[in-house]
Amino acid sequence: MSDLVRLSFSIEKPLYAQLEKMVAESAYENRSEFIRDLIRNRLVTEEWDADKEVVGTITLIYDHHRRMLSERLTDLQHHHHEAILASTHVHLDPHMCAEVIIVKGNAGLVKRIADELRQQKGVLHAELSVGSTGEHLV
Ligand code: NI
Repeated sequence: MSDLVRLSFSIEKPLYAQLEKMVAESAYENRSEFIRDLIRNRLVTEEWDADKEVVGTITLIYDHHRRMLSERLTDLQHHHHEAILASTHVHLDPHMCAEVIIVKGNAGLVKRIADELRQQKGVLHAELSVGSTGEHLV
């Protein structure tokens, strides 16, 4: 773990009240943990905005009876094989599938892969979660 630095800063009372409310309503044990994660979230946002190397997860919900859809989704992942780290497929019911794909690459590429998967006919939902390689978060 990095050396800790103790700091103090001033904020307006209403903002302080909001902070205390957010910490109280969260699962965080203290204010420091909460603020650390706020900063990390901002850093991850900046990584994505600056097209840095990131990690994302794409969750797809689709009907596997849709003609050729499973094949098209697999083809797309093979096309981007250098960025696809892993995928897991779950059969939700006799028709519906959930697939979670872990992707690593520049943010623009990860977004493009998510868009290409999302645009396939028969994909009912596609959600990209933005993550980080962790390089800048320690
Ligand atoms: Ni399935």
